[in-house]
Amino acid sequence: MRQVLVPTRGAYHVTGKSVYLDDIPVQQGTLYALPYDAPSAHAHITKLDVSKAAAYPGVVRILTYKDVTGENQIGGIIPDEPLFAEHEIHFWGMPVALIIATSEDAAVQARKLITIELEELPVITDPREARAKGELIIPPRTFNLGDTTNAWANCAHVFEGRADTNGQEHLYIETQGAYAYPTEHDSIRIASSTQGPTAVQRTIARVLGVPMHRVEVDVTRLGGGFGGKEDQASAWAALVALAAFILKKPVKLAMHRMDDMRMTGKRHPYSSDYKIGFDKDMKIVAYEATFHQNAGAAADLSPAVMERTLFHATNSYAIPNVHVTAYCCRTNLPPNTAFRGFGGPQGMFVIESAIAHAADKLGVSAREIQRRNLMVEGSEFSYGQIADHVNAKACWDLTDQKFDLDKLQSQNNAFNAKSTTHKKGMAIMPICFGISFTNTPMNHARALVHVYQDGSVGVSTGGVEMGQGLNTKMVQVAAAVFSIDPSRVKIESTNTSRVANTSPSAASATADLNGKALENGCNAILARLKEKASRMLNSTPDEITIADERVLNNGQRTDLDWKKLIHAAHWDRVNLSESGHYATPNIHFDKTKEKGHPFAYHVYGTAAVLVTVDCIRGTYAIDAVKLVHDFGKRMNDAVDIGQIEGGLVQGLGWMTMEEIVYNDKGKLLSNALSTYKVPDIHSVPKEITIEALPTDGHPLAIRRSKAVGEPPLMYGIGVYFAIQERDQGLPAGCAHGVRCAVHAGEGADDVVCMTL
Ligand code: MTE
Ligand code: LUZ
Ligand code: MOS
Repeated sequence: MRQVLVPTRGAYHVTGKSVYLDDIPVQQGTLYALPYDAPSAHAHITKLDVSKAAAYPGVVRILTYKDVTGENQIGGIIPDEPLFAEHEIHFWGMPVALIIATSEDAAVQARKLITIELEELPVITDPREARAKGELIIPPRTFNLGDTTNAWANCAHVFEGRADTNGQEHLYIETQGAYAYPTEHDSIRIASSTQGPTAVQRTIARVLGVPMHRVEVDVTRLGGGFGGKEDQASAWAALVALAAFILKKPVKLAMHRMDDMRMTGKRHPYSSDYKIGFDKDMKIVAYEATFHQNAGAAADLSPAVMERTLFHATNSYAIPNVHVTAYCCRTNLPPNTAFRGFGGPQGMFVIESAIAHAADKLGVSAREIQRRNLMVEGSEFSYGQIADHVNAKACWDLTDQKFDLDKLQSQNNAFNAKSTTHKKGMAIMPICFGISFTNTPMNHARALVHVYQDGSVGVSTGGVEMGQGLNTKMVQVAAAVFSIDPSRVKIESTNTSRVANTSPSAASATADLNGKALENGCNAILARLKEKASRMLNSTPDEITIADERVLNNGQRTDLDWKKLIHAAHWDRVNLSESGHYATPNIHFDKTKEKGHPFAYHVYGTAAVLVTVDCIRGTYAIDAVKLVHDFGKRMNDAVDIGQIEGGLVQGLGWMTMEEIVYNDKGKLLSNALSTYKVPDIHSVPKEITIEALPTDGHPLAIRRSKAVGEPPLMYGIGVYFAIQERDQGLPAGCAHGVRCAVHAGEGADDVVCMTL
């Protein structure tokens, strides 16, 4: 496809023209809501006293579970999450009451006056402890390929170990929030900062006890979601909707950062065991892993996240014998949730740890082990899908060709031989990420297209713009199908009354699903336009094309252009509106067998990560990340490169500097930006070089331009392994730079530690 130069919305953001939730002009009489959460992670509530707070000037009402008009329940996959705590608190941050006041300040002051008496219960924060106590949210699941039990006997080398990863705060720039106002017929209209407008609509309908048609959800854009607003925007929306419904007044909540950090779930921490076996040529013969997912106090999306961990447990490697099991462990942390990669990164970290472990012990290069085991066309995943359009090796080889990995390694070796204080390390991170919701029924979307009588086009889809450039791509799709200037196309807000029953904008599949629905809608209108043009030109529809706003008949230019054609079609009573639908073909998965073909396609890539460690100060710098990425036939370079850079930096932040800390009482200690550090301009790679793998893309990708939202996050995993690369002479399996106190005397060799 021709690269249409569409201005991205960046200019709107930097000039402050973009309208986020908190920028929506408030209606007269708007009230402000603030949740009250109890200071405990697990307790019986013996007494709640809100009387002093209710008497505070400006406080209009304080709501608790007793005021819920429908169901006090927001659990999506499993109904295990009350909106308001009733008699028990399950995590520190669980809403107990909602203060509604005439100003935010009054609500903040009143919140300090609420008193609660608690009978503390035992707190679990560790997923292994939860498993030992039988606290599982769903039964464990296992993916199996071949026969690992018998395979160990054929292995020349077998290694076992443990690999843990911590959680990650989403830190979207825009915190969670919603603004609801009552409309006619006892209905609610709500602006919500959500990736899942339909999830919000469904949750509000349930909590209010009204049919979904009485709830209209509208989303203009998000200041970031990163998965944190796929499921977890619903609670805040339900709270303000309930208040607006009961009080018949507009009610708004834009969360304070520290409230948001304390009350919302994060990326799931995992604690995992692995066993990996190689033949004498370092081909992986067998791989087993047991994943303990720290789900937090309720299911939220954890069962789906856990499933994706299993799907990506073998990353880009072809392994004939695989046995991987995952446990969804209930703890007293806030329910953990979707986060870019959705369990995939947690699974990939473990196999990369296993490979690094083997390389360390045998004194061979991890890079060579990785290379020898890359998937090829026809490789079978543990879940039964046969890999097609496999670009694992193509990406690896092009990385090698473009950046000369041997040379980079020997430069490092030469440096390290001379330097005693600073050591350089390199790691290669191949990625393979499946595109589609793993839950097959979610893979469909709709779009509503209006061609207005002046030739301008209005598009609504079910997709939410959260900074990933969706709207820019949707403009390109509509402009390409009609062959009109992109400036004629406007993308409307995402609204449940215009486009209903949407899947959340997630799984990197938003542009594919909504873009293909949009294509279908535009094509239907285009067919009617061609029919009309053929009548005007005494031709047949097949002979008509539109190119650059000109109507061509049999390839010949005519007097008819886009604007004239639309005008004529409208006055000839041709329908210029269409609702397009798209459902991903050929995907299926049988959970009883744990086999199927769940993904439309996979995205591949290879990154070479180069770091320098200062062994005296214990600091490090990321010198370069050089990567080859499988974009397919890229439809917008700027958007896609932005996704690679952002994903990479988010991934390396998770792997290196970001650290979520809860104390043993389940209280979040890293509860502000002073204690939770994300990458800044000083900690990003000094160089990021991105090469596109030249391919024809994939037919199930929108205009053959592959999904790009989540996969690059996993390049960041390479930074961890580059820092601890064996050549630096660091102790095996520990990244601390010196043998660390944490690992001294506890079999440090088998622990891959994330603490830096
Ligand atoms: N990029 C920005 N700027 N902001 C975001 O919130 N979310 C990521 C990714 N890139 C996100 C982002 C996540 S978690 C997903 S699933 C995809 O974008 C969603 O958009 P897509 O399906 O259009 O790729
Ligand atoms: N959400 C979801 C996701 O519900 N299912 C998925 O498979 C998924 N994958 C990635 C991110 N979000
Ligand atoms: Mo992304 S984790 O699918 O919102």
